[in-house]
Amino acid sequence: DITWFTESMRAGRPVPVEAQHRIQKPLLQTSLPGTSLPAVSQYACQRRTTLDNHNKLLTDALEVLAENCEFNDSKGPCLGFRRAASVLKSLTTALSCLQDAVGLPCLGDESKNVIEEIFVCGSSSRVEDILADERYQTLKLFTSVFGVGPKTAEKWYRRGLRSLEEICADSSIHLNRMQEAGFLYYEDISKPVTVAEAKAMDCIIKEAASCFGSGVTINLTGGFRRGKTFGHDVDFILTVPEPGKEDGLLPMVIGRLRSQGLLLFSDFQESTFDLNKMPSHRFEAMDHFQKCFLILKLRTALEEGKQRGPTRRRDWKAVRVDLVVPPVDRYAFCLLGWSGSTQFERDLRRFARLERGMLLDNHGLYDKAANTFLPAKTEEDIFAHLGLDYIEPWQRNA
Ligand code: DCT
Ligand code: MG
Repeated sequence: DITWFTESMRAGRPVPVEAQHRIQKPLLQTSLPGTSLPAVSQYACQRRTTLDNHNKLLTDALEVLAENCEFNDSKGPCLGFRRAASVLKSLTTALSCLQDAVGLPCLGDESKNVIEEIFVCGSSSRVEDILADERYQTLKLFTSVFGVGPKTAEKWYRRGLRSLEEICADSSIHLNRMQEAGFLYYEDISKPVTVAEAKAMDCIIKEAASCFGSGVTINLTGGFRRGKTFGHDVDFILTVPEPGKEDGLLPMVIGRLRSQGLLLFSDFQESTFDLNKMPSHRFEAMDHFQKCFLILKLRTALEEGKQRGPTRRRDWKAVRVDLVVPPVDRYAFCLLGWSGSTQFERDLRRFARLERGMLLDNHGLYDKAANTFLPAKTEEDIFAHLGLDYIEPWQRNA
């Protein structure tokens, strides 16, 4: 009974052994036929993918194709190209011809054609055509605005709009609060966030959260946790030692940032988390924890020489920050989910479902056969439940 189980878990009561997960061995790693090279798994969660991409020319091309499919709402082909790119990112050497790709999983005919053309001609005509395509360029520009997704971008494109200036000048367009902020701070938030800026933001969030008491833990997650040196935002997970006591944390942090004059935009979402409801298992579905999407002022040194005209004479930069607050007993699942990469998370969930009969999301891990949620204090616990070797965050750049 799920309700009883989750209540036991919340109350910290021991869970009977028979309700716990049966130990499972990782999938057998075989060798590529005729070689001593280990076979590459079709699942990103069974590959170690660092930021050291030896096949960037190929993966960039495949990702343009994936992005174009996304704009055309072709989910299947989009995933196909993303999976192909992800497999190539995990390789420790550069492919030099299509033959080198023999035996690699997730490379469909379309991906292979693109790879071959790049080897033969130096570039892919299909990719070049997309990059030169007005619709692709416009949708890419529009979706680069905070709060604008492919649907809205498409709507604006169909109305004949082609530039951000045209959108701002069109009085018939209604922007929501998030998009308004997206346009207002576009120049700043379209620039990548650096590690130094992420660290400075870490100090600001720690200071703001310290008022809540000494027990608050704050951890950097997202791309920076995976070792990326640039990001489009800074992601943090906050929690408190006792489940249920985290309720007032974010409103207090937001209030503190506001009183410090650092809050440029805030979209606060109250928790709708309830483990007793079966998880939805749609990856795209956001988790139900209390969270906020912010734009904060980050004070910068005013570098006279680098200012571009009088309008840039300010001593701060607008930076996108996401904060999420799970109850502490859900912390490991939330950390694993928010650490990404998106492709790594997709494959963890797919692996759990198809290879283990389990359902994984940012809230928990559910064993269908045992009809229970499995407890975890750390990410290592979750990998162990899944019978997977532990993959470090910096190896999850799939
Ligand atoms: N994520 C998730 N559910 C989604 C989308 C993302 O759980 N619907 C996870 C995967 C990555 C993580 O949240 C943070 O998201 P981003 O900030 O978009 O990704 P990132 O890897 O941090 O990329 P960037 O460096 O550009 O910020
Ligand atoms: Mg991020």
